[in-house]
Amino acid sequence: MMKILTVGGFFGTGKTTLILKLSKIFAQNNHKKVAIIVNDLGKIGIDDKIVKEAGLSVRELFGGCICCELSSSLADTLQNIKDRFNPDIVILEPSGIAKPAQILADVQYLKGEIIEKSAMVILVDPIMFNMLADMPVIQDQLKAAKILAINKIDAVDKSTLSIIEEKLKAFNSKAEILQISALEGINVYELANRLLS
Ligand SMILES: Nc1nc2c(ncn2[C@@H]2O[C@H](COP(=O)(O)OP(=O)(O)OP(=O)(O)O)[C@@H](O)[C@H]2O)c(=O)[nH]1
Ligand SMILES: [Mg+2]
Repeated sequence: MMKILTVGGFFGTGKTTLILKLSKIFAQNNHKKVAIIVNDLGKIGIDDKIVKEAGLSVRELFGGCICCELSSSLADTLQNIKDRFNPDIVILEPSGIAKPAQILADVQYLKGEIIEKSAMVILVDPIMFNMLADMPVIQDQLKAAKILAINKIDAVDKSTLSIIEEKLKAFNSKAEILQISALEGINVYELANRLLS
């Protein structure tokens, strides 16, 4: 049985950067075998060197937006990964405009078959947030999240962060809100533990 973790958020919020950091933590600290499913050919891609350093077994799949595929196709992908690598954890990076409700429905469908547990974090870019907050796709993501992570806190001041945190609470008062920097590794351990708990 595999755990499936989804790292969502709009384009450029830092999903790939975070996924690489999380994978490293899971592999090195928790001794987990990690597979990553990336929805598209990202600008960053998966850096071979980081992957090797972390001792990961990574399968990149560039099969288009997972949210746009049928559940059975996500199921096939996961079954394939299981057969080939049998990872403990699969991390999904959906497209920046993926609907969390659709991803959750796909994952829910597989629960108990090959998926033991699932968790999702939605990333927010504090630099872009004010400009993009009116977009329905972003509002959908924010409202569906149980865990919201304001990323890139290394690049903005504290007062901006608290304003954004207040706005996020207004969108979704139930979500747990973390402040992280995927780039500098701030609060990434805390998020990793939270996702596995
Ligand atoms: N300052 C800062 N920059 C970051 C942080 N995390 C990611 N970035 C930068 O943000 C840009 C986008 O990061 P990605 O990890 O590619 O974001 P993404 O969400 O995977 O992007 P798409 O797949 O294109 O939607 C890159 O230039 C990263 O270096 C962070 O914590 N702080
Ligand atoms: Mg990416």
